[in-house]
Amino acid sequence: MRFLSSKEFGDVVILGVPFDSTTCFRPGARFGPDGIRFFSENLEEFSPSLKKSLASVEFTDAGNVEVPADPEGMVDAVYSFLKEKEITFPVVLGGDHSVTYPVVKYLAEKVQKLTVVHFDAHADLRNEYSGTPFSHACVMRRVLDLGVDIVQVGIRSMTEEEFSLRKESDRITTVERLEELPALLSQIKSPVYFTVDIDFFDPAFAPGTGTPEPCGASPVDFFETLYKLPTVEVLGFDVVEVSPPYDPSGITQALGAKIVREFILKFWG
Ligand SMILES: [Mn+2]
Repeated sequence: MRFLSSKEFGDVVILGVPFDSTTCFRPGARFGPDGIRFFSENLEEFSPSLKKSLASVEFTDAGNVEVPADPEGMVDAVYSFLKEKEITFPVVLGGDHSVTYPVVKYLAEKVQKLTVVHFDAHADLRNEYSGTPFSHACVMRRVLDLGVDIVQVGIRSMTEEEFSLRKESDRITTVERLEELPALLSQIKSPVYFTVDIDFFDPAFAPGTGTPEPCGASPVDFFETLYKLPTVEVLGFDVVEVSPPYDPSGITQALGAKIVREFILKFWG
């Protein structure tokens, strides 16, 4: 499989955001989009689990958005790109997790209510980090500011303040066990955006990331859950924090590519 390229954009549009200025530990996620694309060549178009093929889905790879090094500039660039091209269903390859914010901002303006389902090791709910409110450590806080509801899955690292916010906010739902997600999602009435920080997975399966955190899920658990999800209205998704410099064997990039294929087929195939 290779993500297609074409000049005219259809509804489903893949775009890369090669930005990692806000990675707080070790950079490299700026190489994520092209790394995931490279490993997508090794994937078949057909998913035996979903019994669907990418050949039956119209989608376009729009390439990478040109982004400056500063977070505010990146937010503007990604938001403007989506708006100018009138992208319907964005599939975003990060980049560090800060790239999710402009995508959700764009989508949230198009609907009355939006829910973001957030797979991650970290809560990403800080108000500010390293001098910017747009750090990857703040992205879900900014999403919350947009009036968007959040479902957090797999979070196992946070500050005490983030712990309290998660407990107190009635707009954050926490899912401790993956198998609880399908039932929970079937109760959500609004459209959904999925954001997958690759460090959600155990570092044994996804070592190529900037901030690895032990005790995550396996890809098998993740995909089994994905296949069981109800067919909610999905407006887009992203895969972020894949860092090729820490992924010499390529397994993290291969996992990123497979997530992209299975999400596209699951919801638009
Ligand atoms: Mn994150």
